[in-house]
Amino acid sequence: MQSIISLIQPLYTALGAGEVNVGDVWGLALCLLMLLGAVALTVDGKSEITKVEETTQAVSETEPKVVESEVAGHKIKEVVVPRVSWKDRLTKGLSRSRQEVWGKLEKIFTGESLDEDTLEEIEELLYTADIGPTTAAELIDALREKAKDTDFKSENFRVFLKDFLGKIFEGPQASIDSSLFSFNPNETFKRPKVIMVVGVNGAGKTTTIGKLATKLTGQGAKVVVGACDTFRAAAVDQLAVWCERAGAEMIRAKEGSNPSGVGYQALETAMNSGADYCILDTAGRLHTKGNLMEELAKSKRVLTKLDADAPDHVLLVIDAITGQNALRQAEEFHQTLGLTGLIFTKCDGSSKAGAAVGIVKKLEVPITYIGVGENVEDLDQFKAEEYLDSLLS
Ligand SMILES: Nc1nc2c(ncn2[C@@H]2O[C@H](COP(=O)(O)OP(=O)(O)OP(=O)(O)O)[C@@H](O)[C@H]2O)c(=O)[nH]1
Ligand SMILES: [Mg+2]
Repeated sequence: MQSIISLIQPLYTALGAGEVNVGDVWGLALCLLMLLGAVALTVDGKSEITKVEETTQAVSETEPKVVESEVAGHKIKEVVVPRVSWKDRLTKGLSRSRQEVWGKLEKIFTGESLDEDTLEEIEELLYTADIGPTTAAELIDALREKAKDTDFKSENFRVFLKDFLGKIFEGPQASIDSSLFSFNPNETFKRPKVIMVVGVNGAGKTTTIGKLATKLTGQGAKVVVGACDTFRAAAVDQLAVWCERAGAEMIRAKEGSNPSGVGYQALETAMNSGADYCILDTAGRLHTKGNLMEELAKSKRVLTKLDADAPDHVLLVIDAITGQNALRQAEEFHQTLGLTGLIFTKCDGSSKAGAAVGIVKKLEVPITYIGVGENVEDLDQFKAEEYLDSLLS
C-alpha cells in the first residue's frame, strides 16, 4: 500500500491536493475499475451492432463475404456484401437463357457472309427459343434480306437481332401507366389504383404482389391488398407475411368464402381509407377451366359497382419456364379478362426467354415487370432495351 501511495503522491503534490491516504487509494482503485467496465461494455456493444448488421445484410443481399477486423484489441467478424444493381441481377438471372439459346445464335454466324445453311441453322435454334414459329419465320426473312447487303457481317448480327426484337416491344411498351412503377407522394391520385393479379397455379402471383407492395409502400404509398385466394388458408398466410413486411393492410375473408366479395371489400376499404393502391391477389387457375375463368371475370365485374374504372390493371403473371404454352395461357386470360399487362417471373430459371417476344407480338399487351429471384430486389420494371442487352450481350 505504501508503495502505491508514494507512486500517487507526486501527482497529488502537483495538483496541490495535500497528503495521499489509504481511503484515496481505494477510491481511485474503484474509479479505475468502473472505467475498465465501461470500456469493456462499449467494445461488446460494438460487436453486437456488427452482428445485427450482418443479419440484415445477409438476408437482403447475395454472395456475402466474411471480413475479419480488430476493434480495441477484439477480433470482429463482419459480413460485407456488395450491393448488386438491378442490371447485374437481370444479367445474372438471364445467364442460362443467354448460354443455352441466345448466345449460341452469334456463334453460328461467324463467317463473312450468311449462306442458306447458316440461315437454316439459325432458324432451327430460333424454334427452340420459344419465340413462336411466325416470329421465327419473320426474323429469318428479314435476316435473308439483310444478308443481300455485302456490308452485313457477323459483327452486325447482334445489332440486327436487338433491332428486330426491340421493334416488337416498341408499340405495346409505350402504353404503360407509369404509376404502376413509381409513386410520387406529391401527386396523390383521386382514387386508389386497382391492380388485379391473375395467373395459373404457382406462377408467382403472391410473391410478385409482396414485392410490388413493398416497392410502393417504400415510396410512401398507402397500399391495401385483397387476399382473394380464399381456397387455401396457406395462401392467405403467405400473403399476410409479405403484407406485414411491406406495411400494407391486408383484407382477408373466411376460408372458402366468395373471392369476388373479398375483392369488393378490399376496394371499399382502400377507397374509404384514402389508399393509393389496391392490389388483388387471386387464386391460381388453369386457363382451360372455363368455370374458374368465369369466376375471375365476375371478380373483375364486381369492382365496377364501387368504381366504374376499376380495375386499372389486370396483370397476368407468367412463369417464364412455361415456354410455348405461355402463349395459350395469355390468349385465354386476355380473352376472359382483357389483360393490360404481363409479368414474367422466374426468368432466373432455365427459360428460353423467347415466349415474352411471341406473346407481346401476338396480343400487343406490354410486359410490366420481370422477376429474377425470390427476394424483393429481384423484381423490377421491364425495359425492353435492358432486357435484350442482357439476353444478347
Ligand atoms: N426463382 C424464382 N422463384 C420465384 C420467382 N417468383 C416467385 N417464385 C417462387 O415460385 C413459387 C410460387 O410462388 P407463389 O407466389 O406462391 O405463386 P402463386 O402464383 O401465388 O401460386 P398459387 O397461389 O398457388 O397459384 C414460390 O416458391 C416463389 O418463391 C422468381 O422470379 N424467381
Ligand atoms: Mg398465390
